[in-house]
Amino acid sequence: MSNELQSKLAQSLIDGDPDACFEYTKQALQSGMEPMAIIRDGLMPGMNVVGDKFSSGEYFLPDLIIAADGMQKAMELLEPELRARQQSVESAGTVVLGTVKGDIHEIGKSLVGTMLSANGFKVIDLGVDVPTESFVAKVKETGANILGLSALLTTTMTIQREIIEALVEAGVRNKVKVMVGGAPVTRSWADEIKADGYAEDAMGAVQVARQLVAN
Ligand code: B1M
Repeated sequence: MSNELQSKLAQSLIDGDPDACFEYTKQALQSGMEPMAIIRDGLMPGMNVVGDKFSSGEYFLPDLIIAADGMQKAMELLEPELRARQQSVESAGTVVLGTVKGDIHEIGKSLVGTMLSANGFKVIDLGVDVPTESFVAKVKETGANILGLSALLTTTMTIQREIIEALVEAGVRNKVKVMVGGAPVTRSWADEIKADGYAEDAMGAVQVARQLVAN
């Protein structure tokens, strides 16, 4: 992607200008840029600056909300393009996906869902702030191959452990593979809570999901 457009995309999120973000995303697509590169090299760096400014006290909650609005507007353009580029014929498996209880961060979870469905997985997206018992019930009901748990807060990543324990209690832990992710989540956390897989980003989630279904 051109450096200029890349910076403009990031800056539109930092400036809290969702319309400009939508417009630059459109321009980037029209100029032939790959949707995943637009996310990785333009939008994510902008979101990270917004997050850092929030941490340092320079930005406040409304700044996060407006940046998320910009990113979601961009995703409206990017999601159909992502799906169109990776069409699989055979079903790769079923994934129940959601952001855990107490956590309303949606964008990363939805991007993971888009990439999984673009790669042939049937994705049942339960949304955000999903109660533990809803995850367990959906796994039982659908017989899903994978349960994908997103958490963006250090205070909610512990719910991933709670959900794995609830699967054990419900007697279905050995019937479903659990994949965890989200900004504060690490491989060592995934190991500690006995998750089956961990992915750092949406493309990684596709690779891990493929491995989990194969094993
Ligand atoms: Co909030 N927030 N937020 N926020 N927010 C963070 C996460 C934070 C790091 C910002 C900061 O302080 N630097 C911080 C968390 C600190 C911590 O716990 N370590 C934070 C905080 C503190 C909060 C509140 C508590 C603020 C407050 O109220 N005082 C509050 C909590 C609300 C709640 O959930 N209960 C809050 C609220 C919000 C908004 C609602 C305003 C908004 C979200 C809107 C929405 O989603 N509709 C928001 C936003 C936008 C952010 C930041 C700026 C951006 C998140 C994002 O969308 N990134 C974020 C800072 C940051 O991440 N740099 C921040 C883009 C997205 C594509 O990336 O979500 O990381 P990400 O997803 C990636 C990977 O993580 C991974 O793949 C994705 C794609 O590559 N991944 C998975 C995600 N899930 C996965 C699952 C997998 C595998 C991979 O397998 C299943």
